[in-house]
Amino acid sequence: MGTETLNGLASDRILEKPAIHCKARFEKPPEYPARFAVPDPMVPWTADFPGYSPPYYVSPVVIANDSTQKPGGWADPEDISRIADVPVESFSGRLLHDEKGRPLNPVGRTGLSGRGLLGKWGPNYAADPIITRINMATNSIELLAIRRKDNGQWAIPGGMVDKGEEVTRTLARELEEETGVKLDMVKGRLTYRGYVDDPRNTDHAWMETTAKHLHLPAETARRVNPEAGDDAAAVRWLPLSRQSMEGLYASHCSLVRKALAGMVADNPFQVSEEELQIARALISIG
Ligand code: RP5
Repeated sequence: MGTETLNGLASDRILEKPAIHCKARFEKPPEYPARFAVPDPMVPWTADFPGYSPPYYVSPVVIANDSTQKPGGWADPEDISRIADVPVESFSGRLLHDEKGRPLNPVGRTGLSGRGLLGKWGPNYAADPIITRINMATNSIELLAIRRKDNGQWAIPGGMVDKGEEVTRTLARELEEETGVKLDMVKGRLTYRGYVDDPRNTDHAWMETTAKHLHLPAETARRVNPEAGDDAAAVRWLPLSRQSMEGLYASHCSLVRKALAGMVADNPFQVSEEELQIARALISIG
């Protein structure tokens, strides 16, 4: 895993683990029970935490989509012993397992046991197409963003990788489904591959993603006409500022920062010095 190279850069070299996942401990979808409080030093599984007893939760939607019961279902069976290939590794490396054989969150405790709203035991793989353009009228960089229906936050138009699907295909498919925009994501620059600090994460199920960045030349950007698809409440070119980036869903703020940092570092999209200056200013704040 994590050996694909793009622009000569092995994805392993840019894989990062957040030291302590915050959204996975302090946020949750409304239907989840309250998370068990996990102080920073108790996050790692190696830390002794004798009183740790997180509530168990699996959404009825996950149960209803058990692929062994429902044709086309996207979830694993609730009984993990019925899965032949329980994941032993992910983009985060080799995984630990608990005494019931359930894979353990690679960053550590989240205060919630079970799968919550996530279908797979262990890593749930997504893909995030990061599309940016420059707005010379306002001297700002803008992100093609969707407003999520589940919590109203602005987000990269990402989504889950279907079984057996090439991730480049997922990037283009999700982009088109959520924004109506068709782009060839093969040309995208690999920004990140690894764990996502998502509010749905639990001790036994979590999000991991592959994010690729495409910065559109002004001419191409002008021709792009975004329209919100069924999964999005709205779509827009979101001007990037410290405030708008910090309000993005899950780890998307850090994904966008990494994308801009990559653009500034070796200018893969051959943008003007003026555009690079704007990107530099943006990544230097906060
Ligand atoms: C995030 O959830 C990923 O970064 C990706 O953007 C998203 C995928 O989940 P859905 O949008 O399909 O709910 O963790």
